[in-house]
Amino acid sequence: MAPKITLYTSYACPWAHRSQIALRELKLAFQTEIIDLKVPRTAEYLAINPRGLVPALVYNDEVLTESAIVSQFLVDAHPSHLEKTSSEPGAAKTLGDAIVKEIEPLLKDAGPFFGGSERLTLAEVDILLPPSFLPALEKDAPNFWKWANALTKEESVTYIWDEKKVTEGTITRLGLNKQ
Ligand SMILES: N[C@@H](CCC(=O)N[C@@H](CS)C(=O)NCC(=O)O)C(=O)O
Repeated sequence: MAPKITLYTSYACPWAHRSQIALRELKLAFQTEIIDLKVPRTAEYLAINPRGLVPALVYNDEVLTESAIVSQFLVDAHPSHLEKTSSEPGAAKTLGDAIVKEIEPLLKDAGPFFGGSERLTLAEVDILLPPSFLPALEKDAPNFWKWANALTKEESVTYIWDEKKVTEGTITRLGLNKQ
């Protein structure tokens, strides 16, 4: 059954624009509620998003706020051209290319972590990729390579990581053991 979706938005807001684009690209039907940002938020809207910001998305009975979370949720819930799943052919190459182009320059002053930090930052908490991933990156993205290797030596990163189990599971999931 199609979800019931309401987007609380302002057409002047670049963050809310993200949600507009995602919903349109995914061809999801949704109701629009324009929030006037020039006046204080109503009690009704504050009950939906106590921070009073747009966008907010009501998806069936769930409320989602923060535009990046809204987009990620929509993309995850409705597989589409917007994001390849990890088992689709080409996904690894696309991700590898994106690392070389987008992430590599951001890590030029990593020390060894983001922004020259000696300890983990939120960037490391949110972005996790094993260094065994795409060996070609050692040459094409040396900053990333160094960073990823430092990251996977941290106890907070490895304490739940069972490499053998995950590798076996991935091989089975991708059917690589049948070839
Ligand atoms: N981090 C938020 C930012 C959202 C945001 O700042 N929205 C602005 C409009 S562009 C807003 O609602 N401002 C209302 C206010 O500050 O009263 C997101 O990505 O959703």
